[in-house]
Amino acid sequence: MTSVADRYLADGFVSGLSLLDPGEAADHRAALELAEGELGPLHYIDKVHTVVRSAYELCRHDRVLDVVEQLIGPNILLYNSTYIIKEPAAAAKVNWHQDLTYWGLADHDAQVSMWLALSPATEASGCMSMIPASHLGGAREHETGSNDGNLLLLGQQLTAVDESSAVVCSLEPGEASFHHGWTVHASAPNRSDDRRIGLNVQFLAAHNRHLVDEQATSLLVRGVDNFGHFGLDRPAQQAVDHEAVPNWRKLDEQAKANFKTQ
Ligand SMILES: O=C(O)CCC(=O)C(=O)O
Repeated sequence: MTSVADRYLADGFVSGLSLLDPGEAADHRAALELAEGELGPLHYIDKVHTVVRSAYELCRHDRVLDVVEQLIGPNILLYNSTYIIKEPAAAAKVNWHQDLTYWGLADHDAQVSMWLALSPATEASGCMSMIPASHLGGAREHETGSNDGNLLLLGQQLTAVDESSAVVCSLEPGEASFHHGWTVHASAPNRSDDRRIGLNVQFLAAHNRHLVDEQATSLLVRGVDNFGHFGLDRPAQQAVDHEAVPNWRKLDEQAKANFKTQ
């Protein structure tokens, strides 16, 4: 049988990997919803593992890191985590795009994104679709400024995408997909009657670095960091770490400002 790493290398993604049992996934959803009650909306706010302990625990979960290690090697930095939440019947969607265009990272292969479902991510609820092998061609030209419900920060999108080979990546709660930053992907609006909740996490190999931002931060979650290219993030110390909130707000602003200047 083909290994996860071989599938990832060939297709630019792997999907449907079962990482949490349903009870564990439900507990993590409850922890997120408790945190939303205390902090307000958490959708698309960067570095959430610095304030929500459950997010940090998922980011350093052994079953998660066992997959990440197969994809980018043994020395793993946690770079970012965000919840991506589509409310039922909302118009929000994600247009076809590649992630790496705006990230400013030096080594494009020394990173991977995980999308871990905390509620059903189905075609009806607006799960992601991926174009196999689209990472192999590297960067494509994006347009910015789409205002048709596209959730992406700059309204960025690819327009000429051949969708005929797209793979719908449905996930049960506790299942995850992993994708390369050049893999072309998108997701439709949530037409189900439940929230569609994913924890989206970016991992880097320790040698990677940010090309512009010398203040960029990360957190070693496995192996060793012999490079020290990043400042250090502090993981959430409690279920909801109120003391960490001011710094978290700054980190989110910094990440969004970096994104815009790429
Ligand atoms: O959550 C979604 O629907 C899209 C997420 C996405 O584009 C990503 O994880 O890179």
